[in-house]
Amino acid sequence: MSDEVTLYYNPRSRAQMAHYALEEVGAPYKLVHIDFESGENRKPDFLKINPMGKIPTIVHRDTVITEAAAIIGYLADAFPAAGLAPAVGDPRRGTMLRWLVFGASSFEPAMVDVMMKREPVNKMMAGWGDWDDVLGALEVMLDPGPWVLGDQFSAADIYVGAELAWAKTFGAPGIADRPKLLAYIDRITARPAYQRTIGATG
Ligand SMILES: N[C@@H](CCC(=O)N[C@@H](CS)C(=O)NCC(=O)O)C(=O)O
Repeated sequence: MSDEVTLYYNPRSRAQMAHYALEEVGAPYKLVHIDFESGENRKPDFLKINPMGKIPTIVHRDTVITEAAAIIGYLADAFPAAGLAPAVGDPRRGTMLRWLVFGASSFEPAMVDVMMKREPVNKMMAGWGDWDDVLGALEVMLDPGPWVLGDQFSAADIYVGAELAWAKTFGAPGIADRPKLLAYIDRITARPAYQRTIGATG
């Protein structure tokens, strides 16, 4: 069976993060462009692959994987030569999973709240707390740094780092005055794999 990963992709989407991850892990892959303008992602052929009609979506060895954080964690395991995921049983894997899931379950919804200027929700009820708490937690995540796992770059950096870079580009409040987050964004965006993917498309 072919090891090639198929990524359903549009450069104006979160699929950029999966593209970046494919380059970091060194996987063989092909991009299948999804045209939002013609609603390709809402047509029956694509809904058979991802019933949410969303990208990124990958297919690897006949298995469909959706959700950017899951895709990135999966790719790190499936292409271990890149060394982007500690082994099962290694406590550092817990740290990697912690921040990968935090990225999707707290960072992302809190960022959408703040970018859409939604009324703050009760932070005790909302699993993602609020934007200030999320940014504070991300600073703790980088202690001691330079990466989530200290000296080891991992799948968590791909997801959280790309989200942070995106948040900065779109002017999310509270990032410009946090030097630790800015320096981390600079480290992420300087990586050759980032430059070849997200950095090349904007
Ligand atoms: N929970 C998904 C969200 C993916 C998502 O919302 N993708 C957007 C593009 S950034 C999309 O495909 N939108 C098209 C649509 O919903 O019609 C993930 O984390 O991957």
